[in-house]
Amino acid sequence: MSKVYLGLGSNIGNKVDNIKNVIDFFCNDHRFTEVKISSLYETIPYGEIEQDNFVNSAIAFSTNLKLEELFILTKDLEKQVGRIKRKTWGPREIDIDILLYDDMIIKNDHLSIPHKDLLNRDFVLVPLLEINDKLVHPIEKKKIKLFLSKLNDKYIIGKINFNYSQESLVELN
Ligand code: PH2
Ligand code: MG
Ligand code: MG
Repeated sequence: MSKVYLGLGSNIGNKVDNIKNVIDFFCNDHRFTEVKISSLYETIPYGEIEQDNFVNSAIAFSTNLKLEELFILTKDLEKQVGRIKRKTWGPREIDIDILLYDDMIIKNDHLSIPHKDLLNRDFVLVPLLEINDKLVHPIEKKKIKLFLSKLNDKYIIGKINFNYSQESLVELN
């Protein structure tokens, strides 16, 4: 079994529903176990493009899927949740990014694991650490939580009210 952490983001349509659809998918598919979810956060858009605020969160699970299989699945799921091809960095119905896949380090044309911006943004780090604050960055070989205090820019505005109950969900400590 591999341990996987995904970052989720949405800033078009019903953002909370878009995120919820992704959570529902992983909670209800038997290829994924020990599913954990973070809180949902409202965040200011990062980058040059002027766009609506995002909702960001993270999800973790165990799976036997290989990285490539999981990558294809996340791209299909983005489409299923309603993602339409738009500008890079532009608004999106749903963005599903693989942040960590065990301690794997890989960089090719379509994948960079750990995610290349993992350590640079509070809207990725805060939900990720909420699920597991003991995580170690496979390249930096340091606890990921050490990087949060080094960030200068804050994108998180606050938590969103979101009560999600699912039998297959593992409670966070
Ligand atoms: N994703 C982007 C660009 N900018 N800003 C926030 N707040 N959250 C995101 O998920 C995000 C972004 C491209 O992936
Ligand atoms: Mg992204
Ligand atoms: Mg993406």
